[in-house]
Amino acid sequence: MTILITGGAGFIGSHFARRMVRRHHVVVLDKLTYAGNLENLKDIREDRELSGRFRFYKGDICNQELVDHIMSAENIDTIVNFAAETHVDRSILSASTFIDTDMKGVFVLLEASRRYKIKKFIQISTDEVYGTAHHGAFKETDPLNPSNPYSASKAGGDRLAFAYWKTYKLPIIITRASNNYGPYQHPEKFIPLFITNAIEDLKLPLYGDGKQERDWIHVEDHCAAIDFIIENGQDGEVYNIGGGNEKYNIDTALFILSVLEKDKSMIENVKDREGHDRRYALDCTKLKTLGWLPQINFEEGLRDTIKWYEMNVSWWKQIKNDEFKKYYQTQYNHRFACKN
Ligand code: NAD
Ligand code: TDX
Repeated sequence: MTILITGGAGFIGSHFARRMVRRHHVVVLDKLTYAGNLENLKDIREDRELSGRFRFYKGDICNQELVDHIMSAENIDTIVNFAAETHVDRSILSASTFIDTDMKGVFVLLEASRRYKIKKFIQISTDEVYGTAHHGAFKETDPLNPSNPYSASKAGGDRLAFAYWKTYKLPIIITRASNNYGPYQHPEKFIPLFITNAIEDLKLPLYGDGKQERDWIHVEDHCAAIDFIIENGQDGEVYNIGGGNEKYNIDTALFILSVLEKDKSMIENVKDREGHDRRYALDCTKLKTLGWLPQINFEEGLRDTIKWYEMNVSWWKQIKNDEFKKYYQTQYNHRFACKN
C-alpha cells in the first residue's frame, strides 16, 4: 500500500503512521495547526530504514491542487483521513475552521479519490456524532444526533463520505471510535490536561458534577482496529470502535491523582461545558463479529500514559506555551470564576 495519512502529525495520526510505516509506504499531509507537531513523527524521520518509506507534506486538506499533486506524485492507493479540528471546547468558542476542515476538507479528499481511483478511503469519524447515550449503547445503524459544532461538522464529513460510496461506489469505510488516550495527546484534552496540571501543581478543572461518562480506548488499540478494518472491513460500512471502559470523569481524575500521589483537593468543580454530552457508549458487536477486540487494560494503559507524560515534560511544556496559556485563560477563567 501507499497510504496517505492526513492529520498524521496529530495525536492518533502519528501513532497510525508509526504503525503503518513498518509495512507500507506512508505519506503524511498535515497543516501543522496548533495541534500538529512534527516532534510526534521525529522517531520515524530519524530512523534510517523507516524514513526511506516516509514522506511529509505540510499543507491543508482543503487545498485541492496540493491534494491532487500528492495523489499523482506519490501514487496514493489508500487514504486514511484523520485531519480535523478536534477540540469540542474550541468549537464552542469559534466553529469556522471546524466547518472548513471537517466538512469541506473531506469533500476535497473525496473528489480527489474519485479522480485518482483510490482503492480504499477510511473516514475517521467519532462516537460523538451519535450525541448523548441516555441508555444502552449506540449501534452503527442508530440515527446521528450531534450536540456541538465539532460533532456536527464531523457528522457532516461522516455522511458525505457515505454518500460518495452510495452514489459513486467509491471504496469507503467509516469508523467511529470512542475517546482515545495515550502518549502524544495534546494537553488541551481531559486526560493529558489533568496529568500535566497535576504535575505542575495546578488545579484540575472538572466540568459540572464530573459524572459525565466516557468510554476510553488506548490509541494503540484504536490504530490496530483501523489497520484491521482496512484489511477486513466491507466498503460502505460503518464500524464502531470502543474500548469497553466506561468511566465517570471524576473517577478518571481521582485515578490520575492517586497514581501521581497528589491530593484530591486539586480537583475543582467548575462551570460546565455548554451542551455537554452526558454519556457516550458504543455497541461494538459488529467489529467483534468481524474478529477484532481491544487488548489494552484501561488502568495499565493509563498508568503507562501518566508515566510517559512524567518522562516527556519537554514535549508538553513546549506545547503549554504562551499561546496555550492565553487559550487557557479564555477557556477557563470564567469557569473557575463561576464554580459549579
Ligand atoms: P489532533 O487534534 O491531535 O490532530 C489533528 C491533526 O490534523 C493535527 O496534526 C492538525 O495539524 C491536522 N489538521 C487540522 N486541520 C487540518 C487541515 N485542514 N489540513 C491538514 N491537516 C490538518 O486530533 P486527534 O485526537 O489525533 O484526532 C484525529 C482524528 O480522530 C480526528 O478526525 C478526530 O475527529 C478523530 N477522533 C478522535 C478521537 C479522540 O478521542 N481523540 C476519538 C474519535 C475520533
Ligand atoms: O478541562 C476539562 N474538564 C473536563 O471536565 C476538559 C478539557 C474536559 N472535561 C470533560 C469533558 C468531557 O466530558 O472531560 C471529558 C472529555 O473531554 P475532552 O477530552 O474534551 O473529550 P470529548 O469532548 O469527550 O471529545 C473527545 O472524544 C471524541 C475528543 O476530543 C474528540 O476529538 C473525539 O471525537
